[in-house]
Amino acid sequence: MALDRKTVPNDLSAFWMPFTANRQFKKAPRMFVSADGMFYKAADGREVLDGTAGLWCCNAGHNRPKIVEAIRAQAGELDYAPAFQMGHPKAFELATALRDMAPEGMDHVFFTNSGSESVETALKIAIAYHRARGEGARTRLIGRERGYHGVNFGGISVGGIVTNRKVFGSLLTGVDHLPHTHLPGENSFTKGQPEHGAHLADELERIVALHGAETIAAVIVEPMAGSTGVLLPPKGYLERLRAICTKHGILLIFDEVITGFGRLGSSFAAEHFGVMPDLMTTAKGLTNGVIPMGAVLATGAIHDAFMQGPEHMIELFHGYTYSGNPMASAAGLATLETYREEGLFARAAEMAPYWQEALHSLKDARHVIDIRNMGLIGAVELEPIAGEPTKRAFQAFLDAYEKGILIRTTGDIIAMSPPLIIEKAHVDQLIGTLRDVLEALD
Ligand code: PXG
Repeated sequence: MALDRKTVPNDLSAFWMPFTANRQFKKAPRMFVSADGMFYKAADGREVLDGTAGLWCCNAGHNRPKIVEAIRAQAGELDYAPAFQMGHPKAFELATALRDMAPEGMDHVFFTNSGSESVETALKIAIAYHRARGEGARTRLIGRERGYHGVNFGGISVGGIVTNRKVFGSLLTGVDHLPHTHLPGENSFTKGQPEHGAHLADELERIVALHGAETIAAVIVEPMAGSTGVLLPPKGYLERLRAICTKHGILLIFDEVITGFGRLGSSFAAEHFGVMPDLMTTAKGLTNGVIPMGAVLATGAIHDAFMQGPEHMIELFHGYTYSGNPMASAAGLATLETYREEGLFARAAEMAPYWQEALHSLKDARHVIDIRNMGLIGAVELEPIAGEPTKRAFQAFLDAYEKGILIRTTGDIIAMSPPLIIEKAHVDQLIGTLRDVLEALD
């Protein structure tokens, strides 16, 4: 189909695209020009079903009236207010709304502009918290293999996605990693949380014995690892991690950038799994992806440890020009209202069994070696082409786009995370089309 000249620029060279095969893209650009509800519209006029909620962020779907209106109104009322030593009402309202939605005890909110910044913020708060309490030797950070915590230096240091780390030098010192929780064979084709692997949390005891608990500030994990290709926590795993952290005075950080805001059918994974962290990082669904914003949630105990010394002194030397900016705060408030009014988290939970069965119906499709799911998240793992890892899944992504569905791939894993407004007919379209794509693949 001919591209629409009005909507496709004739020079694509200047924009160095993020996490993209730039040369491949610019030879055959895939361009979205509008979006509504569950669908994108491509520059060639085709409708593309959004199987990924943008990049796991448009949980309420696209072009939602309340959010659009809130941004329009805010732009005309208060465009920007300084974030340091000044305030504006909506940032406080949003912090309160977030606290009310979060698990009990997550009493304070620090605003950022992305998941990556939320992670850096949480790691810094963790180290500074121990220091404020007189335990300044607690500076080590423990992440996990295959973990994704954004792309800044702290995040890639605790993260465990090898391609995101290996060309960027020596990273942070004083970091160690838990083993990942993927046990193919033992847990293949599990629906929901796998049975095997709780013992992998005990590796934290080994790390504590190696370094000494008194040197460890925090453990950071995704309660459900998204970017690496959807790895669910084995039953009992998060509980054990929590218990070991508590025993040794180590803070537990849940990176909820993907799992927050209804993705699992609950407000947050912490609530879903009934395991409370000390700090939570969020972004993405906080504003439905419409305006960049992130937030770190902290317990009262952590926040209060900073509230000492002379009152005219800044308690935490950290923050961003755009922390809690008015446009993002307005978008956030309208987003949380949309989730609440439409009961979207409960809706995700209701739709989850249908989603699960549809997804697992692909078990006998070509190349499929594993399927994993929870809430409205699903992953289909493909057998890699020998000697050419990632190529098969990337081809599936390109073919899927041509056939009118948007999916994501990481390595040879296809990941899907549709908006929570998805209907059964959309699930059928998404999974039916994906089957056609897989059957036609080399
Ligand atoms: N933590 C987690 C758990 C994430 O998933 C980030 C931090 C970083 O967020 P920002 O806003 O800085 O990108 C993420 C982001 C994908 C994909 O398809 C995942 C993310 C971003 C883009 C694509 O797997 N996760």
